[in-house]
Amino acid sequence: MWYKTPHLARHSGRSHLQSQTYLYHHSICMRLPPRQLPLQSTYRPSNPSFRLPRQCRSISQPARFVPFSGTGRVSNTRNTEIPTLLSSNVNRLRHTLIQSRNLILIPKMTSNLYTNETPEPIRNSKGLHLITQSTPNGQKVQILLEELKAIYGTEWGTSIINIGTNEQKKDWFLRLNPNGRIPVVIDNDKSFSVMETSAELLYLVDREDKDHHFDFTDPLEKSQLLQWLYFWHGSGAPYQGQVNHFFKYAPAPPDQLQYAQTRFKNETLRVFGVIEIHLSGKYTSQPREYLAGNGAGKYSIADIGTWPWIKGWGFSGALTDEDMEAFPHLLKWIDRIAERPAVKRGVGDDYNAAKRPELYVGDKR
Ligand SMILES: N[C@@H](CCC(=O)N[C@@H](CS)C(=O)NCC(=O)O)C(=O)O
Repeated sequence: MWYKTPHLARHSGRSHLQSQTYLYHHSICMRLPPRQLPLQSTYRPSNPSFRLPRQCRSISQPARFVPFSGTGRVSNTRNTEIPTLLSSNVNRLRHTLIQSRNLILIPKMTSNLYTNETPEPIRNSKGLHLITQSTPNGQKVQILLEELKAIYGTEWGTSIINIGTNEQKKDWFLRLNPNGRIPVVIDNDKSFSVMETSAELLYLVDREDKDHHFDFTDPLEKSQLLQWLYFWHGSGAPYQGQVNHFFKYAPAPPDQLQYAQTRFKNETLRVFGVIEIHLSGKYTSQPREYLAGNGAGKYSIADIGTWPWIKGWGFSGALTDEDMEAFPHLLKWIDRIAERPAVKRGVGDDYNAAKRPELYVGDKR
């Protein structure tokens, strides 16, 4: 988000410096000559909680700040555009602004995402960075990044941690994700971190998927995508995760586990049944290949957010081949997605810490 000061130039009696208009991003701060922005401003009330970057405080009043227009486009008084301000591309912007000579760039702010304890490969990362371990949740984001790379050449860095050592509960990690869980996406261009896999998928398609290969422009199809993404995030992963916990890891005698095991196994099968109904077209007469989109659907982040869990239905040992016979369309959907080269890469050795020790950060034990 960009911020700009109110039109200080209009107030008389200000010093030269105070009569400038300032643009702020949380990592950079720029000063514009007073006539650079149109006076007939449509900017609305202030955001009093916004704190002026330290470098700017000495040259301006921490007066009132207003959100700078959505797309970040401004024009000067001659109604020609000064550089398009895309907060997603700070470096290009800084370069352009320096070239324009009208603008004075004030040194870049240091990020507040990192501390001295943050592992160096993360602290020094540029652009997009993923902190992961190749679990079903980690794989959701790994797959989308691989898909984006295949189409757009998207670049990012990866760090792998071992959640078994509780690296994700350390201060440096909680600063990025207070929930203390992987994966986390960091956008260093904006000094911004994203937690919760579905939010991460949405953030990444928003940032990278300009042609909407993995989401939709049509509002109803987009709504369908969100329905299925949220359905799995809220009603699928938590149950299947508990099946894994109570059948594989729970440190309690079997007779104390039975209720929880039955409850979560049945809920997981019920949720699989919901997706089976949807894919089979039982109530629409339209069998589907993918969860969202018109007709048979289109592969999207709704599938990417769901598949890494369901494909691992056998992991806990709780669900049998016999149980799964009730879901023929679901099983075909698993196989269909598994064939995608980017999916194979997203769950493959590139994210296996044993095979990529150079990506491993934190306590490894
Ligand atoms: N709702 C979260 C769940 C993330 C999650 O549970 N991640 C697991 C790995 S699959 C984790 O980090 N577990 C470590 C822990 O519980 O401390 C999301 O969708 O991002």
